[in-house]
Amino acid sequence: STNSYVEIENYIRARDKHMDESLFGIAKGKNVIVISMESTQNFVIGRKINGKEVTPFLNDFIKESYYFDHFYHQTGQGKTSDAEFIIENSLYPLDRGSVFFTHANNEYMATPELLKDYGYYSAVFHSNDKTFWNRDIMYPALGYDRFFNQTDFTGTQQNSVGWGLKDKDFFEQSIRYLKELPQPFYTKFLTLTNHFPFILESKDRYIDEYNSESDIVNRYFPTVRYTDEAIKYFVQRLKEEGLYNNTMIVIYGDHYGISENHNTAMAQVLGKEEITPFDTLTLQRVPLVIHIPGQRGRTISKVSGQIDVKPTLLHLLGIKTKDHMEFGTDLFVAEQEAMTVLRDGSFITENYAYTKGICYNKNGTIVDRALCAPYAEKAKTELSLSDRLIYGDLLRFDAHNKRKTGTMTTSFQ
Ligand code: GP9
Ligand code: MN
Repeated sequence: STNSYVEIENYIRARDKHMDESLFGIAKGKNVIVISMESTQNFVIGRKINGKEVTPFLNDFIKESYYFDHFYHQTGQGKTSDAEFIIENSLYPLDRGSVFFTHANNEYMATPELLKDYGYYSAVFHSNDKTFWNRDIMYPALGYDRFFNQTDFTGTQQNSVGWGLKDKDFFEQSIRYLKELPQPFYTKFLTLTNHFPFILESKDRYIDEYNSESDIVNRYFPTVRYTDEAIKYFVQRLKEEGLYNNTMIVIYGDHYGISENHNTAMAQVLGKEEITPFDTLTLQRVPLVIHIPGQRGRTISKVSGQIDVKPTLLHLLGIKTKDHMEFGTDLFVAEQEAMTVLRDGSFITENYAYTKGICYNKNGTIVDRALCAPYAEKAKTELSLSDRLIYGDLLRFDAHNKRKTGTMTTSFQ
């Protein structure tokens, strides 16, 4: 009801919402390319396996980008689709199921929708069937103008693996569409090759498999390495097409790739005796890289999550977010009490971490649960307010949505 909406609005408005004035608008009017890296966890960044870098391209690219090394995925059962949802709405995904399936008819005020007012054209590129995760229905609700899906690409046995094109072929075939789009554009590219169970022909392997008791972990590194190479190729093509200098590139890992079933192998990879719940929590970090042409590189270690991407991007594009109904905060603003809540109720603050009922200090030492209690309360509140917004379709009461006129596309052909 409207009452619920007002209550949640008051909660959100009561929080201090800051932005870094010096960065506000530094990417104003630029194209945006967001790349979702399938199943890519942050521990691969800078890591060598058998003496070889797993992500040589990203390791270099990070040096000229903003790189967030304490950035967590916050996905639930909706996996890739949850990550997409969080990144573009700054809301939490649902406690169960995929919000892409269960609430595709809601009103939202997602990034592509908001950017329409600033003359942006928006498109998603993904070489899987358009109905997967209900994307053909959800994308119009997020404001997308176009979804380049499986039917827009040419898939053969040679150029495909798993659900779609290999990432390199995917980027290669996408470029011709991308360069024809109206500018400025906001686009999202969903990679796929590094998907469980990480199958890759030997001719596509730039590094050897790892050697542990888990074939999944062993195969993970060559497929991550392959996606790294595919993104390198894409960036090269953007340069050749003259798009690079006018485009902000945002790269994020969607969710974990290696589950807790592979803890023994992961302990070997990380050189640890065992993987504790604290380690598992830390393994939920995924990379976030923001590249704006001409900027100096900087690594930012603030505790953060996917929910923070939307306000951050909008601020970089010179768009204020003060009135937005969202739970994230600008990644560039140093906060005393930064806190990131994962969908299962685990959370990380600058000083503490809480998971599976255990309270840790930031070094991973178990401490008195009372130290985590105040944050646990806040974590619960955040998740439940976000759930209420979605279950009640309350964003229909948002001023921006009430203003909206005209007809909306309800599904893509
Ligand atoms: C499928 C791709 C991968 O289209 O998004 O799905 P996932 O299993 O990671 O959610
Ligand atoms: Mn995924």
